[in-house]
Amino acid sequence: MSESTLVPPPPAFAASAHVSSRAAYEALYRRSVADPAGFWAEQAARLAWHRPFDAVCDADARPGEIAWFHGGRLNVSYNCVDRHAAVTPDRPAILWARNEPGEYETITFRELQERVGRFANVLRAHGVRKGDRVCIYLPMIPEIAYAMLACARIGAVHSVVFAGFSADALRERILDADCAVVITADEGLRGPKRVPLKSVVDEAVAHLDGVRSVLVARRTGAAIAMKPGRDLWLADELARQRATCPIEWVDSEDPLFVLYTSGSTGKPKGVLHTTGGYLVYAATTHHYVFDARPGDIHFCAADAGWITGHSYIVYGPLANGVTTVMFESLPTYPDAGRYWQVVDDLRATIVYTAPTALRALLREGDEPVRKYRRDSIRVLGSVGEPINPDVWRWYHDVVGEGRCPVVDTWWQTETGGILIAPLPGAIACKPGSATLPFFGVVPVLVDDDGKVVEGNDVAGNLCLAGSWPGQARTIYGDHARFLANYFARFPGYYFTGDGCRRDADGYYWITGRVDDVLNVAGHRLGTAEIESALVGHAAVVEAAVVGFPHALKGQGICAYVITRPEFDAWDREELAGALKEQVRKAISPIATPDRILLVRGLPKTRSGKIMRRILRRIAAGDFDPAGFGDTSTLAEPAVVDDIVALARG
Ligand code: 6R9
Repeated sequence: MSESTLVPPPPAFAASAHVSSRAAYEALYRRSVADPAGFWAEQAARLAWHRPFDAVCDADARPGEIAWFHGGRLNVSYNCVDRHAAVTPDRPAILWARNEPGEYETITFRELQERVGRFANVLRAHGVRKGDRVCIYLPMIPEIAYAMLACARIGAVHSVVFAGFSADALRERILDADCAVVITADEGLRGPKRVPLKSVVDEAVAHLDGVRSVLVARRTGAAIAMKPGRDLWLADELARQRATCPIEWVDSEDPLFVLYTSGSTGKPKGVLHTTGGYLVYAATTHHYVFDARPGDIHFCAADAGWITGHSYIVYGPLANGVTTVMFESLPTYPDAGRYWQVVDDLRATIVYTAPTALRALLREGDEPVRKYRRDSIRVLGSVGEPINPDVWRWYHDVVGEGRCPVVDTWWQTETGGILIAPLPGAIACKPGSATLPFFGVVPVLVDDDGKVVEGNDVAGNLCLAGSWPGQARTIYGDHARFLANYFARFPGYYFTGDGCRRDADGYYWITGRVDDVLNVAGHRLGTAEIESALVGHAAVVEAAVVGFPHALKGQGICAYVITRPEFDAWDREELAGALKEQVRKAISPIATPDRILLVRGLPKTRSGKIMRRILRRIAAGDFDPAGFGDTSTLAEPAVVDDIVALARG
C-alpha cells in the first residue's frame, strides 16, 4: 500500500455525517486550538451540570497540574443513566451478548437506573463513602457496568481489574488503591473456558485485613467457597435494597476511577481520571469519531477492564444516550463468524475492535463474514495497536463492503479518550495511519535531544502540547511518579512513550513504543514487570525480556533467562515451562513469554547496562552481527555468540 493511496469517506456516509468535509474538520480544529476554552465549554454542554463550572481549563497550570471545568458539579451516573431514563426509558441501554451464541439480554435505561440505584445502595450499606476505592474484578456481564455506575453515583472511585489478571496482580492492585470492597463473580465464561474468579479473589485477599466485603455475582452457579462475615451474594444484597439512590453531586475534579496500566518500570501505575473532563471527553470523542447519534447500536468488543471498555463501552455511549453492546465471548467462539453474528442479531451500527482480533479473523477467510448481514454497520473502528494496511483493507472492503469508513483510533489509558483518528465523514484515510488529531489535540514530534521537529515528512517521539479534558490527572498515590513519567523527559510536553512519523501530507503514523513497553495482542505489558515475575522464581538469577514481531499478536514476548547452577540438571523444556507458569501466576496468561531462552550470560556494557537492541534483533531472528550496532562497549562480546547459537538451535 503506497502512502499516497487515499481512501476518501464514502460519499453517502459523508453527506449526513456530523462533520462532512475536510474543510469543516479544519475549521473546527482551528477553532478548537485557537480558543480551547470556548470550544470545550460548548462541548461540555453535552452533559447535565448540577452547578455550572467557573473556568474551562486552568491556563496557568504548571506541567502535570491539570484541572478542567473547575467549580462545576455533576454526577456521571446521572449523566449516563437518569437523564436518559427520564426521556427514553424504554430504549435499550445495554444489549448483553452472552457467551453462548444467540443468547441476548436487553437492559433498558429505566432498568439500568433501577439496577444502578440498588447497587449503589448496596455499596453504601457496606460502608462505601465518597472518595473510597472499590475494586471490580468481573467478567463481561452487565454487573460490571452497574458496579462502575453505582460507584460513580455515590462518588466512590472504581478500580476495575481485568478479570484475566492473576491473584498476585489483583492483590497488588487492591493494596495499592486501598480497596475495602471487592466485587467479583463465581466464575467467568470465555468461550469454552470457565475462569474461577472467586477463587482468584480468595487467594488475592487471603491476608488482606483491609478488605471488608467481597460481593459475588452469580454467573455460572458453580459451587464456590464463601467466607462468613466477608463474602456475600450480590443478588441477596441487592434484594435487600431500595431501587432508588440519591445522587452524590461531585466536583468536576473529584476522581472517577483508577485504572492500572503498565509502564517501563516494574510496578503497574494506577492512572487516575477525574469526573467532568473525562466524561466530556469520552462523550465528545464518541460523538465525532464514531459519528454517533441516537438509535445507534454501539458494539465495542473490548473488555470493560481496559480503558477502551471504560470510555467506549460504558461512559462515552451511555453519556450520549446510545445503546451499548456488552460482548461476553471471544471473536472466534464458536467460530470466526461470531462478531458478525452479533452484528446481524443486534443490528449493530458501530463496530470497534482491535487489529489482533481482525488478524485472527482474516486468516479464516471471508466466508464467516459473508454468512451474516452487515448492512446495519455504519462505522468500523480499530484500536490498541497499529493496524496492518492489508488488515485495514479487509476490514474496509470485506466487513464493511466498502460502504463504511474505517477509523483507526490512537490513544492511551492516560489520555482517557481518542486523540488521533480520522473523522469518518471528513478525512480521507491512508490504511495504517491514524491520520489527524482530534479537536483540541496538538501532537508534537520531539527528537531524542528534546528538539521539536517541525514540518512534514519527519519522525520523532510523540508528545502533546497543552491539555485536553480527558487527560489523566495523576498516578494514584504517587504524583511525583506521574510528573517523572510523563512530563520530565521532554519539558513542557506530555510524552506518550510512542514513536511517530508525520508524513508529507501531515498524517500521523504511530510506529510503536519507544520505551520498554510491549503491545501483545493489544495488551500493554511492561518488560520490567515480566522480568520481575521471572526473577521471582527460585531458579532465576537474571532475566531480560524483549518483544519481537508476531504475525497474529503484533508483538510476541521473548525472555532471556540466566538460571542458577543448581538447576542445571533440570530438563530445559520443563524449566522453561515452569518459568512460563511463574509469569502466568505473577501477572496473567496474557503475559506468558512465547519463547524462553536459557542463556549463560546477557550482553551488557561495561557499566552493566543490558544491550536490549541486540536481544531484540536476535529475538526477531536477525542474527547478522552487522545489525547489532556498536558492540565495542560490551563487557563480554562472546556472550552474544553464545546467545545466537542458542537462538538458532
Ligand atoms: C487505547 C489503548 C496504549 C498504547 C499506545 C500505543 C498503542 C493504541 C493505537 C496504538 C497504533 C493505534 N496504540 N492505539 N498504536 N495505532 N490506533 O490501547 O490504551 O492499553 O493504554 O495502550 O497502545 O502504543 O501508547 P493502552
